[in-house]
This record gives sequence, C-alpha cells and structure tokens, in this order.
Amino acid sequence: MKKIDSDTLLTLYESAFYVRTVEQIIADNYSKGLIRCPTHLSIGQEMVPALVSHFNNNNDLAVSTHRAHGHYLAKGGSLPLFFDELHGLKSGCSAGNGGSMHLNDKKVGFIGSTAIVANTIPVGVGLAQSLKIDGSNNFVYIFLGDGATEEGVFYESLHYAKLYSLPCLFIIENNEFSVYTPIQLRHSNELKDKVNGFGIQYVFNDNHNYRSLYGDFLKAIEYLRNGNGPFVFEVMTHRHREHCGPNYDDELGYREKEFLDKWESMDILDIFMKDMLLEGIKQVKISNSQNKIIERVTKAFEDSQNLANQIIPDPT
Ligand SMILES: Cc1ncc(C[n+]2csc(CCOP(=O)(O)OP(=O)(O)O)c2C)c(N)n1
Repeated sequence: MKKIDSDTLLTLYESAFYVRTVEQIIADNYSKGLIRCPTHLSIGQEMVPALVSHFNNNNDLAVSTHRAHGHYLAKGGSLPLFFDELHGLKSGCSAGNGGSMHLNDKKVGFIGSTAIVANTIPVGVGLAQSLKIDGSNNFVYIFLGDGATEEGVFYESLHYAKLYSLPCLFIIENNEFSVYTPIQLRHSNELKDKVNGFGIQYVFNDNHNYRSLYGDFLKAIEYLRNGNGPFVFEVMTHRHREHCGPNYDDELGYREKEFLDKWESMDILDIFMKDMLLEGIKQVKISNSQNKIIERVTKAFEDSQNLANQIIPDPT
C-alpha cells in the first residue's frame, strides 16, 4: 500500500473539503431561485476530484458529464466563473449559456461537460488522438458514471483508444445508480470483464480505500505518460443527495436504509479527518484550512448572488 505523508493527506482532504463546501453552499441556497439550471451534486463523490486536483497538470485535458462540478474544480476551473455560470450570468465560464451541466475552462484543460450521457466520451478520445499526433506526453481524463457504460459509444471509444494506443484515462465513478435504477438490474456482467475484452488496463477501487486509490492513480498516470495507451479506472462511490437537485430523496425507497447507512459511515471527509488526527495533524491546523476554504467559497458565491440579484428579468 502506498504510504501517504501527512502533507499529502491534508492536501487531499482540503481538495475534497473544497468541493464539498462549494456544493453545500449551492444546496443551501438553491431554493432562493437565483440558480435555475438543473444541478447534479456530487456530495459524497469527492475522492476522485481530490486525486485529480492533487496530480493536476493544466496541459492534461478533461471532459465530463452532467455531474461535473468536482471535476471542473479539481482541474483548477475558476470558482467565480463557475458560480457565475450557475447563476446564468454572462461572466460565467460558458457565458451563462450552459449552466451546471455545461462547464468549460480551456485555460486549465477542462474542455467541457455535457448533459447527454456518454457523449463526451468520444470527444475525449479525439482529444487524446490530437495529443498523440502532437507528440505530447499529456493525457485526457474522461469522466463518466456507471450509467454511461451502457451506451454503445463507450465500447466504440474503448476499441478506438486501444487500437490507436491513445492516452485516455477513463474514470468511472460507480455510484451504483442510474437515476433510480440499481446496477444489478442494468449490467449482466462485471465492467472489468468487458474492459479486459479490449485488452485495456483496468483497476478497481473503493472510494474510502484512498491509499490504494492513490497508488493506483500514480501508476495509471505514469502508464499514460509513458505512451502505453488507455487505462480504465473504476471507483466505487456514493452520491448522498437526489439524482438532480439539492435535496435528499431517500423517502422514495429506491436505496435501502442499510445501503445509505453503510455509505454514511464511510463518508470520505470523515475518514480523512480520522486519519489526519491519527497521523498527528493538529486540529487547529485542519480548522484553519477549513475556515480559509469556507471564506473563499462564501465570498465567491455571495459575489455571484449579488450580481444575479442586480439583473432584473426582462418582462417581455
Ligand atoms: C443519452 C441519454 N440518455 C438518458 C439520459 C437521462 N439521464 C440523465 S442522467 C442519467 C443517469 C446517468 O447515470 P450515470 O452515468 O451513472 O451518472 P450519475 O448520474 O450516477 O452520476 C440518465 C439516464 C440522458 N441525459 N442522456
């Protein structure tokens, strides 16, 4: 198991806490009506963003899905532009035309997220081909959910990426549900078997097993930078909130109480906190980090809300 030193542990925690804080403020304020776009929160799924942020290189590219906030922020996407986008402001990262699901920040290699399940996957493969043609040792993060692995284009993309040995890091955040439908009713066999059928490298990890995740992530990046072709990285994770929106929808009963309790007890922020204290990181240091993040996020959010408040809707 890869040893993670205490500085790295704190950095991973800070990145995860940052994404959680951003999404929490969105959830807390969504009902005010200033954010009107459909918004898919990834509260509970901060582990992958924490890793991506830790290893971020602006020359690596990324494409993502409807649940893209964490990926955008992890790639270093601008927080003010992000909040402005959610508020539909012209100053947003997609000029206010995209909303939560359509984020771009080319400066940091975040080429885009879209709402059509799986449709950024082949775009990512095309970007990887262009990197390869340019002789670059950068790669493309292709973020997707387990639901997207049911689309034919995912398999066409795996095939093409393998055939041309393209630098694609497919990261599948498996939260076990496609809206309300559990994976057991959607998949006949393991993803691993399907990926192996293409002769592509594959690793699986649980969200909370972050030491193993960290080590595998390092290996995957090295593999890609050395020009060895595509890599599939599946992470078992959990979204705490409803599929789309700021609320909980546990009353619908599509996820058993035991399932929800199990994931509640494995919340990644709690696990990091416990381990940081065990490693001897002082509570005061952690609190200082938290406060700085909260302050930064709150300021950026309030700025966007104030700007949105000044815009009087056109009565026509
Ligand atoms: C091509 C297409 N089919 C269906 C939908 C409706 N839809 C939106 S999100 C979603 C579930 C996707 O599940 P997954 O890929 O696992 O991502 P998650 O929402 O769990 O993050 C579906 C079916 C869509 N947007 N696009």
